[in-house]
Amino acid sequence: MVKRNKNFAKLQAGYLFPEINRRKKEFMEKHPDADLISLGIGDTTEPLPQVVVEALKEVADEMGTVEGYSGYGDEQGLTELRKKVAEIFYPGLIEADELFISDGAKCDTGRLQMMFGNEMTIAVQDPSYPVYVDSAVIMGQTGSYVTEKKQFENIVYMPCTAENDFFPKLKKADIIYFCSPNNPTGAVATKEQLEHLVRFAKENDAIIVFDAAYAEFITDPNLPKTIYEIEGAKEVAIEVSSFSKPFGYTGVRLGWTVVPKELKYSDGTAVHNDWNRIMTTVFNGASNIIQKATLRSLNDEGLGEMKRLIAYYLQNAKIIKDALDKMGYQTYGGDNAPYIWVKTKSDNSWKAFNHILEETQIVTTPGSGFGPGGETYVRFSAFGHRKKIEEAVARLQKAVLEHI
Ligand code: PGU
Repeated sequence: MVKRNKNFAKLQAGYLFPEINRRKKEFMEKHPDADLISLGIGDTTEPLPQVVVEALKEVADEMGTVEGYSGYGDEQGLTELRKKVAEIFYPGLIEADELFISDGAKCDTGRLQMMFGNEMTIAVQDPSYPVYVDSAVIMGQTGSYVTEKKQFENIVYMPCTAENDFFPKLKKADIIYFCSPNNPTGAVATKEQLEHLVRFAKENDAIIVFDAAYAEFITDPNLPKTIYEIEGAKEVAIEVSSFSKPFGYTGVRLGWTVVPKELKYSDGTAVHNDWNRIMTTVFNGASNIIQKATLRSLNDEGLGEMKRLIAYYLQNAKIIKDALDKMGYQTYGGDNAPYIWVKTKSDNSWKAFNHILEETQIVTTPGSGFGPGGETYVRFSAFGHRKKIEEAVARLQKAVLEHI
């Protein structure tokens, strides 16, 4: 029999969100009449913008003709779409050929780990989006799980707490993962904080992987939406981003990664070169139908729709946050981010998760799913239909949540 990749045995549980689903199902089996409201996984709920729907129909029709049909495209993405995305989201900051179109930020995060290999050390914000740590474990970058610390050996954890305003004391590692607006804390780094991050990476020969999946939720004009607003960032940072949240593409799948040409490894090789090798080797380009339809939708109407969707989810966030604040909870995030990070009285976030589920039939995400730093928190997602959000808030206000 074939020997299993030994790194899988180091993982402590299944991936966080399927694990939550499993518990949700278990709860439904016990309470078949329960009317669950999911504020757990950050998954969009509002329909695709009409401009995208129309463009998709058009492109599908064209694909049914000899002239309009196309097969494999460039692995790096449609040239015109690369130009458009660069122009809209990085005006004057990057070149179009530094931007690679993909099937989403999560998939690119996995492929980045493949590019880095298993000899890198990574640093993560604690708490953080679990994909960075889990993919590092699977790649073999880590040692074992240390139960007392609830940490993996060989991963550098940078605590993000209310006391440090969720901006960590930076620590040395080859690769520093940094997410802003942050999942799960909802914190958004200021320009000064990102300048500090870029300086630190330069001084310590590190590469930053900047996850900007929630950049469009930033409405405060003083907050940076991309790491490339920071001078010198092109020499030290990769940025991953996505249409998932701003355009409702979580199931459609389209994202991108920027790898600036200035970014080099110690032997002088451009990281861009290796990323291109990865994308051409294990990726065959994002769906041509969605790439073409998106290109046609990135006009005034489409960008207006994007703003409308973001404003809708931000209003949801405000409703949840205001209600929890009034109930006396310490809440963070939710202003320029779709997540509200809530401090609980419980010392075990799965217990808090269960308690909320039992008492209100609301599914949240336990903070410990994002790392040991999340143990006393739960995350509320602001993705949901307004009626459901209002209903959730009403339930929370009525419930007796004495343990959290
Ligand atoms: N990056 C961050 C920081 C995210 O929070 C998410 C989604 C992604 C990337 C994924 O982007 P795609 O472009 O759609 O691949 N986080 C959600 C969904 C859970 C998941 O496993 O991705 C969440 O609830 O945290």
